Amino acid sequence: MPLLAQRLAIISFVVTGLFVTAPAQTAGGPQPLLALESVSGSEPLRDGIQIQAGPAVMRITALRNDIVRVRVSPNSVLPEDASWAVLPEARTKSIDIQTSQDASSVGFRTSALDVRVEREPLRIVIRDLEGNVISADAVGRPTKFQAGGFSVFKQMPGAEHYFGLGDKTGQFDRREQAYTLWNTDIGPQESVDPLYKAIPFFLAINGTRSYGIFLDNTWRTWFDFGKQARDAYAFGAEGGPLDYYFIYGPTPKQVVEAYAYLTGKPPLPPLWALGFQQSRYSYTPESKVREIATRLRNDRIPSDVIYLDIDYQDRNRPFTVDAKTFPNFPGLVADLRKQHFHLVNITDLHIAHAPNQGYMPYDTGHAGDHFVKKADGSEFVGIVWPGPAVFPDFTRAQTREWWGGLYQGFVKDGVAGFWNDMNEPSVFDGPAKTMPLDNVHRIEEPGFATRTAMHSEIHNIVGLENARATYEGLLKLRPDERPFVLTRATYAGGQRYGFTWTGDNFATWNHLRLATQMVLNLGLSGISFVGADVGGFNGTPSSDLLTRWVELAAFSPFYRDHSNKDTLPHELWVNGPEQETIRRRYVETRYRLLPYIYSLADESSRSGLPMMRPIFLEYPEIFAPSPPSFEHWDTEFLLGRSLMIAPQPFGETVDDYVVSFPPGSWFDFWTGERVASSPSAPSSGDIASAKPGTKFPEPRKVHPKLDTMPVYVRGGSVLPMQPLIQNTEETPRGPLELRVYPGADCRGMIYLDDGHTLAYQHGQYLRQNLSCDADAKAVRLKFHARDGSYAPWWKFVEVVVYDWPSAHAEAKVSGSTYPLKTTYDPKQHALHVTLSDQSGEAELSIRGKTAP
Ligand code: MIG
Repeated sequence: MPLLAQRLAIISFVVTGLFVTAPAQTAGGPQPLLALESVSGSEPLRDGIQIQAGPAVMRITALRNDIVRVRVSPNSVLPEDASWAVLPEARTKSIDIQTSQDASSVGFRTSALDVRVEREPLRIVIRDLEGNVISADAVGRPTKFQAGGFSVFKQMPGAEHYFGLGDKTGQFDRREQAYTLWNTDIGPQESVDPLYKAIPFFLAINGTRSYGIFLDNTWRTWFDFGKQARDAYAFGAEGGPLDYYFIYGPTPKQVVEAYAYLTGKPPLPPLWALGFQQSRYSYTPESKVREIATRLRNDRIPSDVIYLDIDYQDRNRPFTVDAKTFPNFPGLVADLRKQHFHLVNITDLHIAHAPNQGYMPYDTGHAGDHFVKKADGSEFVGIVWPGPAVFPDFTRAQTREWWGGLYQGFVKDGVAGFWNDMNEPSVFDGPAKTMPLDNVHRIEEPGFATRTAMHSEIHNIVGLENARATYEGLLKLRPDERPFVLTRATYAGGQRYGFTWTGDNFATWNHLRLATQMVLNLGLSGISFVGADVGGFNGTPSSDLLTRWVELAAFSPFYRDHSNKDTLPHELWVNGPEQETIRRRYVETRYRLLPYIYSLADESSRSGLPMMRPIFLEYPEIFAPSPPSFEHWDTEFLLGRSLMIAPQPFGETVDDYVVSFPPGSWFDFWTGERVASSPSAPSSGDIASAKPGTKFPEPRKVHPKLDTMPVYVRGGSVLPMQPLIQNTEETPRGPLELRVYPGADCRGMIYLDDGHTLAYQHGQYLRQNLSCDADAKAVRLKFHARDGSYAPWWKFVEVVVYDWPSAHAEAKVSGSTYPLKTTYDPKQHALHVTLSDQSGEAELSIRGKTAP
């Protein structure tokens, strides 16, 4: 049928029943309840369909074959098509679809999805092309508008798991829990909600199929995964647009990547930001900072960053320095640079309300009309660290530009990075510790209608736009330097502006465990570069707790030791040399692993995948129907595809515990021993009788030892490592090490560049894929052709092949007939071969020699 005829046919098909439910006698508010109960008309679009449901209109469009956007309005006007989170390039994309309709539904198909709106009762049902329902509105629970807000209800299958939503505490899986998204300055206790970040995106996994939903609404939103209802989950907002994106997998990785397609990928950070960082509230005076720097170097704890918390400022006024305690600030920065430390300064958003005192940030901000107003039009003043303070109106492009310019002085002094704290925003004397909801912000932003907006609409994006202003300002001030910004509050898309951390945690074993699920869920929410304060912010950790924390966080993206005032210091040396030695070994391991970690950062910045990953992101089969019990999937995790970390589920206990392994083979990172292997695939005759899950290796019992964090390497990995350095500016001396752990799909990657400029965007990087295969008698390591023009620091590559049975070996590199010298480490079952750097395509082949 030609499109026009089809359109007419559909328009003329008007369903009779149209319900606008009468005002309900609920506590929800005085506004009448509008429930979308049936389709009263529909109109095909090139990229989707528009539905009429009484006075309400719903537009469903396909941005890609696997991304569908749903916008609903209680009246005939769709909400403004603008977003703080979704990139305009992605939001304006669309594809041609194939419309479809029958007596009971209207909808369309893409090459991946079948999207239908059932007419009566009105329900969106999304299937894959085989007809499996991926997501469906809940039966008997229509989408509702009420009191300025809305609620959407979806079916909740019994085996579906939910992740994401940013920095929530409690259990890893969001199922059976309910959450509020409203950026709040409160310590992340086990049961406290909401917290600092509002990321209204979740990932759902059900057996072998995954999808995600991103509710692009900056107001106070909520998600209830079956807390109220047994078989439905729900989400909604107290105001603002009903505008959400459905993202299909089927793998969880595809969902996370598609979410990054919508909201952006994290920029490649400076290499030093992946090093060890030392912070405290606060290192003051200047001599204390020098003492910490010198101690780190003298104790040979590899490290790259020192933080200045609020006390370096004059009366807590942002962008000032207290001349009494820091009499020669530029001199301090320069001296730290000589010790190869990068300095990060805190610069909170609350500008001191100090008119006519020569305080430039207030004077220029006031002159430029850059501050948030009260409902009566006067400048809003709230109490924060400086006392009375005003707040930049970050939803104005000019205000962000002005804010960015405030960094000029510190940038000139050589301060390397900046920390935006308190940007929920936190206001000590405000209602619920923030601003009045009727404060007035101004949206003056390309792509948006220019208008004023109440704080209730802007609140959740203050942190996002604060970090953005800082990030973009730094780029302008240092156009060839990668900005480093650390923010506490953010919204969806915050990954575009740098790092975040999980806020004011506590020095307890419980918080050590929480850190893992929080960082993993933030990673699934698009935020790859994140960590928790090592040792816990509040309270003083016991020596064992601090040691365990240093061990675990060595494998998390952002590695910063930080602590509160009125706690005992918790730098790595505080509990004596025995503990310090253990801790140092983990920091050293981190630095030895930097070639791997940096290549993960590169991967993250190109794919949006988090560096630190839950087991199921690589192995969704742990949720397949009737898999074997994978006991600790909420505490075990992966760093990239190759490393699995298996901390004690409860660090305070001394009991042995079970480590479960995903399918494949696994090696002990410390001993080189192969510790787990999937049973070999059943022969075809056995398949019928094979129990589901037989491809999982036997779990293994581990006895906790304080000096050992169990770390395993996936068989099928080429793990790049480097000689130990004390900071990322030091050039490693010796060969690049390539550890080969034989196994299926064997590969690895090396990424390198100058570590801090943007030259990598113009070809000055080195990226090289490696692959390998092995059988009982031979191993071949393939160097693929190198990408980019950056010259490496190594002249030689030392290949270490694990699981090698004996010293008998013959190694050759393609193009040469000379055998290479090999050595054998019988304890690690590892064969070592050193060869010159291979920048082009080459193959190293190693064969077992029969004994003479
Ligand atoms: O109200 O700047 O989360 O990391 O040390 C406390 C002082 C303000 C909260 C941050 C914390 C920081 C502290 N800040």
